[in-house]
Amino acid sequence: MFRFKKHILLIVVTAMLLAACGGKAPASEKASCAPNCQYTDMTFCYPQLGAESDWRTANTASFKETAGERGVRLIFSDAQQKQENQISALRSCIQQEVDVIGLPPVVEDGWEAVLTEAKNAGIPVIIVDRSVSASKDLYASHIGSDMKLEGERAAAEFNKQFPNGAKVLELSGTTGSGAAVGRAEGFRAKLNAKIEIIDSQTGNFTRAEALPVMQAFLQKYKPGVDFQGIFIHNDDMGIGAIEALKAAGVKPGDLFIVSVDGTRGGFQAMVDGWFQADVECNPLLGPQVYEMALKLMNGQTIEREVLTDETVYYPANAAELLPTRKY
Ligand code: GZL
Repeated sequence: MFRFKKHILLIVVTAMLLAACGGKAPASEKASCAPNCQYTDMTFCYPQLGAESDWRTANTASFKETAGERGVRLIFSDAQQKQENQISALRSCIQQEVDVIGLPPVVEDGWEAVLTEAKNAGIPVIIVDRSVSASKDLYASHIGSDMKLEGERAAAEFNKQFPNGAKVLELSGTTGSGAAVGRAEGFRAKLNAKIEIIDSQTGNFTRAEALPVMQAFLQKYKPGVDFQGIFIHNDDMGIGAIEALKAAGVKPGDLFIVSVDGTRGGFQAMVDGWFQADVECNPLLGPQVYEMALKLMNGQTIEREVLTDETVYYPANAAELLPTRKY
């Protein structure tokens, strides 16, 4: 946006000078498209954090498919859940002078320097999905789920199930990520005081890492005796945990399990009786983010904070809804 105004001023002054000498102002793709930029004028940078879960796969597909449909030139990369890889991908996009950056931050902290570089280069940044702790003046907007509310919704399910108290385990997401921080905070804020979280470990949002964590839990705690429920921060870790539970002889319904995301895998786990609720977290953000990016290119203002509207899914209609799920 800042670059566009500078270019427009430069073009006007150049045009005035050249007009005085009778020449044509040099064409400038950026300035000439505002305020009528189209998606086909857009180069959009999306340094995706990884491919750790079905949710992430669906989020990536949303950005790639929508870019293809609308003619956006998408610069995509996969950081394999490493912040340093996201930061170097961002710097590469800044050097390529992209029009807009969408950043799905793997963790909340450590973005000030690279966001300042993007701002100084006149490239607006939209924070996508998880949040950042950096100052709001370093990015144009944030769009994503209310992670704290997701945690509160999970707690409400445990409060309904265990009005007289219980002991529960927590399998949390990536340490330091806005999703794990928010879900844990909301869960604790809303949980009935009689329900005790006896242990919490991270499974980094992946099936592979959740399996050994659940196995270790089962070495320490007797299911149904030492704990009656598990709050799991995403469906992929839930599927990993189910593998360990099955191997330990636990049956569907023996434990009260609430997960997050609402992926097909989570719906199947509800159909099979393993999950008693699945808190929705919508990954299909591509269309909205590109709309926001086009407005920025055209010098229009956008909402500083856009929270996706979500719900909670239950086993009662999981089988009926499963075939309709987009992710
Ligand atoms: C939440 C998103 C989380 C999902 C996980 O918005 O960042 O990351 O809940 C994904 O499935 O890995």
